[in-house]
Amino acid sequence: EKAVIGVTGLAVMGRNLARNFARRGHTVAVHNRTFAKTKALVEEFGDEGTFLPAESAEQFVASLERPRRLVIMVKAGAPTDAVIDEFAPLLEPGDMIVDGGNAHFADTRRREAALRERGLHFVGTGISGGEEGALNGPSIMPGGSKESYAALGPLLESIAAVVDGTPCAAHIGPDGAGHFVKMVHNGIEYADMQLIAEAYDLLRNAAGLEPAEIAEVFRSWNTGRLDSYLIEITADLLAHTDAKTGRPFVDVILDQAEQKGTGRWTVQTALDLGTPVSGIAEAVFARSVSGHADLRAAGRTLPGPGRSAKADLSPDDVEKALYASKIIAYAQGFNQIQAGSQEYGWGIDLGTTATIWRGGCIIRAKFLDRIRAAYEADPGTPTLLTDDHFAEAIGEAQDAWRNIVATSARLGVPTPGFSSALAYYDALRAERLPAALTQAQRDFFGAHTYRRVDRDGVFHTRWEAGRVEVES
Ligand code: NBP
Repeated sequence: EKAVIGVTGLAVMGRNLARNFARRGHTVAVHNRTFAKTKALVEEFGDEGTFLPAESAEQFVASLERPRRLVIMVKAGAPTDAVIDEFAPLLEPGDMIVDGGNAHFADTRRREAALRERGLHFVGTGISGGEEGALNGPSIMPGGSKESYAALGPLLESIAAVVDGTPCAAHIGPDGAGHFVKMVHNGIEYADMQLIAEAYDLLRNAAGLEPAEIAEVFRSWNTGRLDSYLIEITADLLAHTDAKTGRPFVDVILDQAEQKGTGRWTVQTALDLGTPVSGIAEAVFARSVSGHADLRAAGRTLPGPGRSAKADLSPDDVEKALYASKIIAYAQGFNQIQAGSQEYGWGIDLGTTATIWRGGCIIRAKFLDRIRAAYEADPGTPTLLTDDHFAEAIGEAQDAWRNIVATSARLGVPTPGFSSALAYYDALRAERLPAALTQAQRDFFGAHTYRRVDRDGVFHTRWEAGRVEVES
């Protein structure tokens, strides 16, 4: 008997993914650099389906039916290259290597091009949902060729989460498209988490609620338009009490958020593409600020309102600010996908992207169905903000949103996510931006030229020579 698919790299993700394939009735070959993990998997979970354990790379490859489908689930970076170098020589034209790790899309593009030369399909695939998702149904974002998706798609769709009868897996586009979309997914996840944290901070430190009370607020939000995995776990976390001290769990955790790098990649890539993703950037920077113990120790004595200052903030208003800011963050993230798709010629369908994020992944939410509908109604829209539903929601939320941002500034509660989202919104609304002055300064000190509102052409004023305007 041969396996329809194989998984190499059996740490938490690979192991659960292999079990997911097996549980869906697929015979799955399993392999790990250290054989003990392969053995342990089969011993513990062998009764869940048909596993073909392989001790060597050669044995692993030999146990796969052709064309071979080989999924790599190892640490991103050099380990992934090492595993590709190990397996590629053992494969034959038409075989597929699927990288399910969190690779940078540029690495995926490089690997795909190199393997294509050898007649192999390389399918860089975003997988979201953590270990639980890998086991019970993740959101799967495969890149690579159309041919490879024809051979892989049904298998991936069979193990993915399902929402309204639709699997949360779809072909994203060629080469690095899948990993690019996964990267932006993670960037949006950063933004979403930051906005939730700000809502909590306001309810705690401006409205003066206790964590258990805030848990109830989040629980009620989770029955409405904010219904999502992240809101749900936030309510759980805030309701949790530390067993050792009896204090709210959130109060015994060191307030320094770490990051593994996909948020940073999203922002670095957005800077290269020239796409404003201020919500994601602020979230990455907020984690960075939190981790700078030295800066924060130095800053603690700076003057400002004390934490005893309180405001009459209603949870409803915070919900509105959160919802409006969330729309902005997602609109920016989808614009980044649009920009990446244009830059690399991927032809990514934004509605499909929203569709496969509705389940399985960390940002899964009802909300994504709205985004799917918005792109279905107008696939070419320059921004989600002008979609009827979103425009109306923000219109209705904005008095509360402005009030929340003003209150947070007055009380000294930092809300970089809420505030930058509002600034972005107002920048898009503006008839005229002060960028005119910025461009004038650039012309003054660097002769960088400018265009005029009343005439075509490119101009420069000779600031040192009689301020004469010339056409350049
Ligand atoms: P890790 O990222 O911790 O990687 C451990 C695996 O890589 C082990 O199987 C290990 O083999 C193997 N490995 C390493 Br390290 N170097 C190797 C090499 N040179 N040659 C062969 N194998 C090597 O595992 P994970 O947390 O399961 O994540 C797997 C991938 O999935 C990563 O890219 C991760 O970013 C991504 N991902 C993780 C999550 C999550 O929630 N954890 C979610 C989504 C995506 P060994 O047993 O012999 O040491």
